[in-house]
Amino acid sequence: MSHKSSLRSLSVAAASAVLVSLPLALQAKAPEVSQDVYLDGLESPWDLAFMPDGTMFFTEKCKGLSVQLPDGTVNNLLGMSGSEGYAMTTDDLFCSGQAGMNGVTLDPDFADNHTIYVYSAYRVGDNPASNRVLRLKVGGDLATVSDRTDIVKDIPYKQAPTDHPFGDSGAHNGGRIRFSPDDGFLYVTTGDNHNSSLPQFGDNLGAKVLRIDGNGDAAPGNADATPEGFDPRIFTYGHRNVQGIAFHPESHQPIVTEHGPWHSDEVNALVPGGNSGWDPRPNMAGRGDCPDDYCGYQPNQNEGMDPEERSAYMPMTDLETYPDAMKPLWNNNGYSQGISSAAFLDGEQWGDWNGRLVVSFMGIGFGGTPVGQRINVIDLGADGPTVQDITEMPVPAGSARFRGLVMGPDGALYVTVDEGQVHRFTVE
Ligand SMILES: [Ca+2]
Repeated sequence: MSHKSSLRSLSVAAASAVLVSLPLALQAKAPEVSQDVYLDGLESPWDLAFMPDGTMFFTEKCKGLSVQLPDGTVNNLLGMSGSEGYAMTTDDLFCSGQAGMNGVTLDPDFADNHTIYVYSAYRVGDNPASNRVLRLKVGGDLATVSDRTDIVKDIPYKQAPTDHPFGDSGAHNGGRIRFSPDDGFLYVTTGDNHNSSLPQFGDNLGAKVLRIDGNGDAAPGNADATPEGFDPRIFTYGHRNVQGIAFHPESHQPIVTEHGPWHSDEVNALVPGGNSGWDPRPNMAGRGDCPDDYCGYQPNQNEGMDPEERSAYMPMTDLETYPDAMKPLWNNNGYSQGISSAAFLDGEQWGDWNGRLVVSFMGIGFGGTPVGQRINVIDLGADGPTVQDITEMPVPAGSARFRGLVMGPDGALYVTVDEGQVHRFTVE
């Protein structure tokens, strides 16, 4: 053996040793990911919806609905109260705190019917506000919308500020809307409004996931699975604040992301009629009185505290009170870091990541919790769903308050960020 070849053998052996010592997640063939700013100069962009040719509809929370054409032209379609420069402006859509114009999605038959849906806060005069799902028709020139029909009118909205963390009006507002590729129904995610009388009660649409058709009517079958007397539009209940939903590429099971209260962000796999086990009512499950009858941040709601102690007192999924509740697939290692949106990576170019769930985090640093701005890539397995592996999307251009995740027709992952941009993650 020559000196040269023994050196080579040595270096191969050394390389193998290094490979063996790497964590499993790094041994999986992670793709080479690039990140760039696809669209800039926006104001709190929230959600996206694509046509097959790359035409991109987007919402801005306090401005309204717009569309970017493949040549880069942006048309402002539907403006909210106070907006300027839109083809149409309506004063009954408004923003406050977390509420405003949130989710957007295209009808599965958009190519034929040019129909689009948005989720928005709504108020006329001094009347109580609500959240609505609006159905609109997009003009053939992609410069106007018309034929507005409010298909859901009664999603609760937090009317007034309270003395809770993030206690503004409009808090815990849900707002993601997506059609299932399996059953063809529209799924609508809502929040608990800091109101403990919403999650476990079926007489309201707060803290739920709804399943409806394009007219806003209940999907047949909902009521067979939920407790008696529930509003038939309810698919699952007992949630806290669901702001992400995506459908497993093989089983089509809906997977949601749900914000935790200073602990335990959740990823949940929904089953019809399922209870997510969130019940922040006072004077039950070992709790006493709570501010504004909402125990959601107790105990010690404004101070840092061990997340495990919090979880024991005010669980995100109370399996003692509700033994049949849906158990989370993952609870973010007990942390709450602003889990926001969900999507499934799609395309051979993603290599081993093709078909994996991605979930985004806006980041919240509180009481010793790491801020955690990131996008996690989660392997839910073939038969699951169970969490097989979790890794992080590289962010060569830097992290941000990642708000919304949508796969583009080109196979790239598009991400709205609160800093006013749409980021694009591509693979070679
Ligand atoms: Ca739960």
